[in-house]
Amino acid sequence: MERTFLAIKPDGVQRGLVGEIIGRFETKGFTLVGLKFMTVSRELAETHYGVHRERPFFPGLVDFITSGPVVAMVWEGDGVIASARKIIGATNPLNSEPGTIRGDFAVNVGRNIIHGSDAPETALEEIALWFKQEELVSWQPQIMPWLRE
Ligand code: IDP
Ligand code: MG
Repeated sequence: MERTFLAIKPDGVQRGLVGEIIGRFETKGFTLVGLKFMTVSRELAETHYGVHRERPFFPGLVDFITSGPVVAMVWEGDGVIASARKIIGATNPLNSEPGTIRGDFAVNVGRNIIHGSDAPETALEEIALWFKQEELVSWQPQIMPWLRE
């Protein structure tokens, strides 16, 4: 079953949006399989955002992600990687559609509330980077017959 890595960034936590954000993926019908509340080390932040290392916003991004607690999560479901990106919305919240998380709650690209893996390869890499295998819980929600035929 497909899995993706999502993280509520320090701004989402500070603004009291944890329950609202988790609720959106929960009520959509995806399955939570990993969850932890944590402070991010510089090493983890730099590895996670390594693809952006040469970009001018990289130092500020690492400072921001390490500035307060984050909620790291793994969610499971058919098509969850692409669907979660849609639920999250465009990178710049001013371009994110209303109804998306960034579209509803953010106004600035440097404070866009939530991260989501962008492809199957990055999802695998990010899940392995943020979670140990034993921290992930495989389970079958009893409502599954009401979610998929
Ligand atoms: P994504 O989070 O939608 O996948 P990416 O392009 O992968 O967007 O960028 C990673 C993160 O870097 C963004 O979510 C945002 O927090 C930050 N970021 C991207 N572009 C800028 C920028 O131009 N200024 C400040 N921060 C940026
Ligand atoms: Mg990205």
